Amino acid sequence: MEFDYDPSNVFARILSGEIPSRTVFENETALAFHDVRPQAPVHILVIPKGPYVSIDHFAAEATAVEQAGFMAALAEVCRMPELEPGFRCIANTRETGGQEVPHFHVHVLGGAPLGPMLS
Ligand code: D5M
Repeated sequence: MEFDYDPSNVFARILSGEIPSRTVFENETALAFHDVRPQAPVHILVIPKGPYVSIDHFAAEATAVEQAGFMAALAEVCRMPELEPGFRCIANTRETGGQEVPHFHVHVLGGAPLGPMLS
């Protein structure tokens, strides 16, 4: 599959510093920040710093260092005390999968009972 990254997307502009974000955690290859339209009391987005459109693009083409850095950032977010009772990670993928921003991101949601996923 060919993956075509649009460098003008909103998360690329956050990474370049053009748009502010409320950072939760950052390392060499990944950034975590609060979602501007929270769908739970805690709603964090974890993104790689590299130009990957989607989870399958990232899995296919990111280096081992980028993948490890991303997982380290995700793990850091998952250790937030507010998420300790339970949380949900989601990676919407392509338009049909509900993805609006074409830069790979994982939503981490929690801070309240979430109920069944497809309700
Ligand atoms: O989710 C994309 C998510 O990105 C959606 O929950 C809103 C969020 N969003 C959009 N713009 C911003 C900025 N500027 N800061 C923080 N969060 C943002 P998707 O899975 O693509 O549907």
